[in-house]
Amino acid sequence: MTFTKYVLDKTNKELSTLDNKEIYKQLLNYVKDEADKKALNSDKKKVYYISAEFLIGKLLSNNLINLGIYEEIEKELKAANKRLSDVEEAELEPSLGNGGLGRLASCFIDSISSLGINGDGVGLNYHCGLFRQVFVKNEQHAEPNFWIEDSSWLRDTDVKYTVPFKNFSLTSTLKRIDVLGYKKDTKNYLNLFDIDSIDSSIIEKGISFDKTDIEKNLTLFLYPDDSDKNGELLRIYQQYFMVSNAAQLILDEAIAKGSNVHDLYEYAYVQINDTHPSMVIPELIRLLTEKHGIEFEEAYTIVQKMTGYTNHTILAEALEKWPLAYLEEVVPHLVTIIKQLDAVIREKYEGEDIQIIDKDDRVHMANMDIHFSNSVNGVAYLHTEILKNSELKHFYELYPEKFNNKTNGITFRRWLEFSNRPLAAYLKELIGDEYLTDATKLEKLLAFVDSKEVAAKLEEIKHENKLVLKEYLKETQGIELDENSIIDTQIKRFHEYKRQQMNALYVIKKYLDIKNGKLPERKITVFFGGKAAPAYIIAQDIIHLILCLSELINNDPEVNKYLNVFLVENYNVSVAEKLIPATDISEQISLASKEASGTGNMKFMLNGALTLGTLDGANVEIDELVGRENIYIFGKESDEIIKLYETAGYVSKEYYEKDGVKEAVDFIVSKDLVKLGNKERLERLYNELLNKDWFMTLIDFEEYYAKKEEMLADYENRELWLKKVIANIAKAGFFSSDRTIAQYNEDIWNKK
Ligand code: GPV
Repeated sequence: MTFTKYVLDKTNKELSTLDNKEIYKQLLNYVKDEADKKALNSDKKKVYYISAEFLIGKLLSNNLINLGIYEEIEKELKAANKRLSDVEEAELEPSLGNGGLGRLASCFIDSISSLGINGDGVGLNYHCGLFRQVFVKNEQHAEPNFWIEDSSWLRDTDVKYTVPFKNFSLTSTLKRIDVLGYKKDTKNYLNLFDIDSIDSSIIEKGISFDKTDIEKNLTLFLYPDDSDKNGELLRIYQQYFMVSNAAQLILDEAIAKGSNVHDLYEYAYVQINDTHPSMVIPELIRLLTEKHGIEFEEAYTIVQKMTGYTNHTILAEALEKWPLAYLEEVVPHLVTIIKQLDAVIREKYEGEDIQIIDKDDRVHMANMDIHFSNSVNGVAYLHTEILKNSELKHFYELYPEKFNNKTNGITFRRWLEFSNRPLAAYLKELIGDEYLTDATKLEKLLAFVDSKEVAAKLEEIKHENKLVLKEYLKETQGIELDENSIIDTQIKRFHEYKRQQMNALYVIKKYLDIKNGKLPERKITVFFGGKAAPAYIIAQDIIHLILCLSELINNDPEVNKYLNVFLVENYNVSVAEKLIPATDISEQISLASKEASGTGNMKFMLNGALTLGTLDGANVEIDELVGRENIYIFGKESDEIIKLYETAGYVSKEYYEKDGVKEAVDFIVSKDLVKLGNKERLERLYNELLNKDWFMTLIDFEEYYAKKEEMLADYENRELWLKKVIANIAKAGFFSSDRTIAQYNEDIWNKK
């Protein structure tokens, strides 16, 4: 049935008489009805991708694309004088993730379904999810972000489990979202556990609330502020709730399919997405021993055969270590198991750094994962090498066979087919649409590297995307974009290691250049986008600096003809979908060794932006694929940085004096800037850079500045630039999450 007819049947109204919100609701139901016709994947073994985050983004258009009806719906709406892009605006974006890790999980479930693999996501249904970011007086404020409406993609089920805590237990409810594969007859689920007693009236100012009232707050927010003890305890409650539900679901489904539990590993594989779901290991062991009468040793052997751990960072502060005493307060029944596991390892191996419980009685979640799973993977080549050779060296020596690399990927359905329709359409014209299911087919584009016609068309598409972005930013943020400027974008969470502050120093230097009469050939628009954790003070200070610079520069008539700086408010998946296709320069400037992979870098490359980056994370692989002539690499390499950390050899003051960065750094506390902002914040940031600078902003600044100048000059050589653009798009196929998932499936989930 056509959608037009469907609407008439259901509402007795003509499509043309409905408003966008009503059309959205009708489309939602229409898609759900289509989804009901799909069978669930049903292979004997099922994958459970457990993750505290699924940054799924809006689902309407993604589902229309995967159902293969996007164009048809677009046409029907047009005939009724409606625009699908307006209807898209009526959907609220779910905010069940922070950044890369959550977005990766979402690309993965799309690919799992698109490859027809039997595999579900398992996580939590946060009612507010990640906070909404608002700027007041050039500072970030956090507001609750409710995304669940009466009609949404969530479907109720009657699955319920009892989850035991020390002093009480909770009954869960399970909500499901269909995960449709691209043009597949089968589907999977994203399983999101919740409780019925959540009460958002406990939210006070901003996003603060009583952290001790677990029955009311358990799934209220994603990653509540854990800078105090109650925050940490709440996170333990959340994590245990997530994995206890997951473990019960896994056992139920396996038993329903005929498992006798001794063979559970033939029915299920659990991928642990960083350490947030690590307690699934002792929880499965607990259920196997206590509920199913299996001996302890057999239980952990079963679990070991059916779990894999993915590491997403080498930053020590992000590797979870829970105090035993905290676990004791929340889940004493799990502590018993963890202590037994610790004893098994202590008996076998000496060496303090590989033990599960350390001398200070803290539980190293990653260590438990590594001992009691059969796979440990990093998320990019360089990252995995660093895990093997330094971070997890002792584990690698113990279990070389467990270690493997799975370079991250992105789904091309969302990050090209949907978000860059003009480019996708043109590619189909040139090389066909095979690249949507076999991304390596993009290499066919290489035949056009020297084509003037293709270059001109790509330039036109970029311009078209800039106009779309201009309209969007004007409507949603009141930003005036000059579509003829070069767009230079850094969008990601705010963190010192990602070095937004280095980009800000570049902006300062450019501003001073312009003030001194050194004018750029063409106007540059610098975009930043990202949120800072509410407890991360320096990251908030960096946001403050950028907002002050933005105010100063955009209002200076001498400068704003040549330079604009914007920090978009409340950066999220939907904003990324607009910014990426319009961008020329992709900023991937983390301190080498610190960015595990990055996935934004892949999205930009696919959309025809050139990378300005360090040899970090997946940038290393982009560099190798496109060749050094098609990428702009600068900065110290990871070996050198790792050595500097080992020898405490970095002294920021030396760079401040030596490289002429002084001028830019000093400007942070200049009168011009301080009068627009908060003196305390700017001074704190200035002192941090001068006296500590743990993530070595100043070490690469000079090279960064020079490389960006080279890039801007190259941009003026349009022929040369567009050749590079074509080479980048052509080589992006490797970064399809279909490739990544095929590798997980072959090497980990179904390893022979
Ligand atoms: I650990 N990552 C994240 O977004 N959140 C986390 O809590 C942790 C890691 C990111 C890494 O920083 C990125 O380099 C990586 O691309 C991404 O995870 C997906 O692997």
